[in-house]
Amino acid sequence: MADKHTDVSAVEKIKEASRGLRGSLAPELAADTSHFEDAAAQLLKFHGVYQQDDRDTRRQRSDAGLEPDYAFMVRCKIPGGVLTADQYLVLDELAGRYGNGTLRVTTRQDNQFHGVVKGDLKRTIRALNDALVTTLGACGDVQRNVMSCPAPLPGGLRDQALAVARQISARLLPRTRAYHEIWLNGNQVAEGAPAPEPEPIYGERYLPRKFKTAIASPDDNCTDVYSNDLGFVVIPDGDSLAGFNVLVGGGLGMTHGKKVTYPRLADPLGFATPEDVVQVAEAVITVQRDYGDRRDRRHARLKYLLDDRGLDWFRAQVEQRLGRPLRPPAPVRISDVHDHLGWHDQGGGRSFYGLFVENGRIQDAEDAQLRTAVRRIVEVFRAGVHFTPQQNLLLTGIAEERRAALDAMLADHGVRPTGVISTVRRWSMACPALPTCGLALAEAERALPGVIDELEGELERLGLADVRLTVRMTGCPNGCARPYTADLAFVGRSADKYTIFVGGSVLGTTLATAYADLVPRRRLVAQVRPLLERYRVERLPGEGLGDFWCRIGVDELRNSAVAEPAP
Ligand code: SRM
Ligand code: SF4
Repeated sequence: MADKHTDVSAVEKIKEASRGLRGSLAPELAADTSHFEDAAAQLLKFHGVYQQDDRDTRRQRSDAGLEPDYAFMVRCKIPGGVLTADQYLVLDELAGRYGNGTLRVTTRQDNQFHGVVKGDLKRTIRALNDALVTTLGACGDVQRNVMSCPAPLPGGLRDQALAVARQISARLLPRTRAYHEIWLNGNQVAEGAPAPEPEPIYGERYLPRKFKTAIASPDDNCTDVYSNDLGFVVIPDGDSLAGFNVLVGGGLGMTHGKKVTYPRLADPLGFATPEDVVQVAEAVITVQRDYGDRRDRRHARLKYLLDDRGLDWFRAQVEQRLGRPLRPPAPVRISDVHDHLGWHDQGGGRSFYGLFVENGRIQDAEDAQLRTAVRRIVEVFRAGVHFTPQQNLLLTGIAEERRAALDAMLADHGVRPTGVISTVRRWSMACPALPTCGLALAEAERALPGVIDELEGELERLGLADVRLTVRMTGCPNGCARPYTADLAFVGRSADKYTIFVGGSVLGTTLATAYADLVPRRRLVAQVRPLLERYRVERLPGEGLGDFWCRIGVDELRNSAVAEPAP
């Protein structure tokens, strides 16, 4: 392993002193307080828990001399997003009992509970664990949830890819028993005693930064594979898996105004057989462990290591660890992407239904009782629930002849069927942002539905309502709803102002470019209108919106576009 730096970041010191992610978590959890101190809050992330406070009331509480209204986000780590009916019912129950009454499907196929108070954390995590769902490593400087296509399509390739996702996830799970001790009532290791178990892959400082892995297929990049640190693209041989093209160095986070931070798409590294794939993942992750930047967390993702040292250097490191050269990648290109919504054949007389969940929030509202509908369907049909990387869910294993009964149950609860959702809404995503996210600069989940209402009208007027396009909004430039691979994105800049990005693609193979800055929310659609009009007139046959904008270029788009004046 590389020499320890003396000037490592504060988080590195916290990890190193934590004795296998224990730190002072256990005593602080037992203390009669509403929150954890900073160092413990950092370690908490590795256990899948984020300390947050209600941003809506932060200022008033501070003015009134009150402490922030602390609550916790608990993220379940669900490889490939696949849950059994029983597991989903436990999640639903916990959302009502300890969370804020909602489940939140994430862009990495997980579920998040928001609003869990400190005193309920242990009960929440224990109940999840009893249902064989973990939160360990859902956040923190480790391998995050491994993504894989959630659609149980016939043919078996998806199942094989899911099995690989699960193997990688299991192999890269932290070995520490701290999780067991703190949340599941294992025996406590005495304070000050060294960690009793080694971390063979991570070592005592874990990784320099979060690490993300996804599996995709050439004909379906639903996992947005190029935005991951490590990606695997399925290379089929008929209905079986010949292996994977290995991609490295994707990542989207950036900071406004800091050019040294940037989104980056992954590069092809080589080819791995299904037997090799876990070993390749381990080799890649240990190169990042040993050489990733531990001084500056803004420069610590694998993408910066790749740009600093070069792909050839990186490949040589991986090959050295494998003890053999990597075969070159197979010549395939990403050709399509699916959201898997609506009815699909699953084989064996079974079907699955892809249900649209606006911005991933499964909740009951006055007009539609979505959470109740999903729970009832899972209870009655014993449906499996698979979370998609587009923040939607698939209800799986439905007997062919019961399709109509499921449709009727959705209708009874006011849930609109996929067919009536506009194309633009169906392909849109927003991150949670305010009021839970501590890093949000502007609204996202609460603002995007209104912006989409406006866009729907505009696209309809221009005759573009059927064009498949991805529109994404985030409350800050960290990129949690993957704005930089979308056709059109609104990235939070300051309260109610956004940077508009254009020119990514539905396929997730192109990066968007900043087009306009500091645009007030109410002006977003007006600002984009001239670009839509130009697309309508000048696009080539079959050309996507982002592809068109990318071809024209933002400078030319800016020159020609005169947005309507502000009212
Ligand atoms: Fe994210 C941090 C939510 C996917 C890039 N992300 C956060 C935190 C935990 C805020 C914090 O650090 O205090 C957010 C919690 C908000 C809340 O209230 O729930 C948060 N990220 C999310 C989720 C829930 C967004 C969503 O709409 O679903 C996604 C959870 C995924 C999961 O289940 O694991 C989520 N985050 C992503 C993605 C997309 C992806 O992975 O496919 C990205 C861009 C890809 C990447 O990592 O490069 C992403 N999140 C970040 C970053 C920037 C990382 C960077 O390299 O700069 C941060 C901030 C950080 O790490 O310092 C962040
Ligand atoms: Fe928070 Fe920013 Fe991620 Fe949105 S993009 S959840 S505001 S960190």
